Parts: sequence; C-alpha cells; structure tokens
Amino acid sequence: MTLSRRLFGLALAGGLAAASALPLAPAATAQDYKDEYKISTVVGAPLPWGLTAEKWAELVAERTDGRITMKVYPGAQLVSGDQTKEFTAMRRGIIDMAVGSTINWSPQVTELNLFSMPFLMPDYAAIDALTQGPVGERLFEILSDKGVVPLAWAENGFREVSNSKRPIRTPADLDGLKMRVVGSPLFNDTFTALGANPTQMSWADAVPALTTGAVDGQENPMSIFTLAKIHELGQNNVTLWHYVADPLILAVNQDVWDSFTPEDQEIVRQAAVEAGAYGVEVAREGMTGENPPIIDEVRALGVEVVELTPEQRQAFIDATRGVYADWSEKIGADLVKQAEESIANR
Ligand code: X2X
Repeated sequence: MTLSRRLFGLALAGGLAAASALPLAPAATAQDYKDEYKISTVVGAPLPWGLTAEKWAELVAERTDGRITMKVYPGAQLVSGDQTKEFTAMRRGIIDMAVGSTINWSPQVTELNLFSMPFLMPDYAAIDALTQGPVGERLFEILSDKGVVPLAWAENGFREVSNSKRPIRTPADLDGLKMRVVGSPLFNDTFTALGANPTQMSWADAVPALTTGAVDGQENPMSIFTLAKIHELGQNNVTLWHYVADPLILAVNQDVWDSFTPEDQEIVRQAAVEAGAYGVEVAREGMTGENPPIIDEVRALGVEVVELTPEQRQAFIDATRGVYADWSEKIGADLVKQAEESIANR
C-alpha cells in the first residue's frame, strides 16, 4: 500500500476531525518530476509495439506541455535483454513504464498465461472479448495488487510457427524439431505435447540461435517475422495456426504513478488508451479479412505458407488438450471458464 493510501485509510478510521489533524501525504507536484521516464519494450518501431510506445510518449509530451518526457528503450535493454525480468524491474522501479507482452510478464503473473493457452482464442474478436471485457478488468486488478498500474491494452498478435526444415501440416511434422520459445513453462509443455523439442530463450538470443541453426524454428506474429526478416535466417516454412496471441499492456510503476498530479495521471492514462487502440489497429493491418495481404507478402519472400483446414487445425487442438487442462488449474479454473464464456458470447 502506498503512503497516501495508508493515510487515506487512517483518515477514514479516525473520522474527519482527526483526519484534519493528520499530516497529509505531500501532494504530488510537477516540480518533483524526473527529466525522463523510461519505457521498456522488447521490439521497437516500426513494429506495432514500438509504435504504440512512441505514440504514448508523443501524446503525453504534447498534452503535458513537456512536463512529462517519456523515452522508449527497445530491445529489453533496460533489463539487459532478459525480457522475462521486465515486470519485476518495473515493479521495483528500475524501469518506470513498459509496453510489455503478457508472455514476458507471465512468469511473475500466472494469470497472464491465459492468453498462451493453446487454441483458446480463435479470432481477433476473441482477443477483444477478453481484453475489453470482465476478464481484462480482472487481470488489471491482479496487476494493480502487484505494484504496477496497468492502463491499457495493445497487441503483439497471433503467433504463427516457422521452421527451417519442412512444412508443418500435422503434429507429426513437428516431431523432434528444436523450437525456440519464451515465457512460462506453458510453452515448453505445449511444444513437448506436439512432439517438438522446445528451448526457452530471449529474443536477443533467438536471432543468433536461428542464424546458426542451434534451433530449427520459432513462433511469433507475422509482423515480427517480416519486419525482423526472419526468412533471411533460413526460416522458409510458416504455418498459420493462430494457436495463441499475446496482447501488450501499457503500465506504470506504482511510485512513479503516485508522483504524478491527478491531472497528469489522467493525461497519461488517456494517452495510453489512445496509443493502445492505435497499436491494435497497426498490429492488425494486413492480417484480417478473407485473404489477408500478409500471406501473399510472406509468400513473395520465398516462404512456403501453410494454411490449415479446420480438420488439420483440430489435430493440433486435440494434441494439446492435456496441456490446456493442466494449465487451467494453474491459472485458475474460474478465470479460464470466464474467458471461455466471454469468447463464446463474443
Ligand atoms: O520474444 C518474442 O518472441 C517476442 C518478441 O514476441 C516477445 O517478446 C514475446
């Protein structure tokens, strides 16, 4: 609990007369602001999440007349590339703010594994049903209890699988493939259930591992695949299986938040909401519709793109049901049920 909240609690307990005698927490004033607030991201512009972070900083600078200067630090450089430490670093105040993936924060916030449950979300409307509904609110409450202030959602996207060996059409095609994954052990479990050989590493380590062939494949949104030129690393097979999607969360360290005046808190929050909405829009550009343009774009790079039939996709769903059941217990069966209901009613 922050000092101001503790004092507020005391004031309530002591009644108004006593409260007026209490030394109140010093009100935040703009004079106390830092010269710069650091926003952590894993990948920078022109990727959607770098664009989201930049938009957030730009709107806040404009609307506070420069009182609050936010700067984007991509490449998870504020945590030496170790992206799964980002949440802890933000909670401890080593970084002020982040636009972070639910995958990277899930080692510390178990409930965020929800979005990594294999084949939970069939389409974009399903992502929205979670982030914009009661499930999203509940997840934000959980984050708030952990010393960060979540403000808005953005998007990395549906994660598709690529590899250098062969087209993947059935779970058997993944047999023995060395796959780079990141996040919580849920990813190890999913790829193990599919017969692959998963190994955890940060994005900073994944690129060299793909280059040398230390790993055969990876999974990431198509925006990262094309803009990071993953096809140039020998990844010439992509299967569009939409097995999980990672939203991004715009959040601020609690003490940094408390140091802002209420007026500036409102500006930072509103700017986050607008930057997040913009981020979702750019993340989905070229990815939606009957024939998403991204497919032709990736094929034009010389990559074989497999689009699964519903029956083929079902085989992957069936092969990962055990993992889904195990992780429902870990995440919280009632939260998973609420998510399934939100998706069913989308
Ligand atoms: O490392 C990844 O795969 C990335 C960039 O998508 C995340 O940070 C989750």
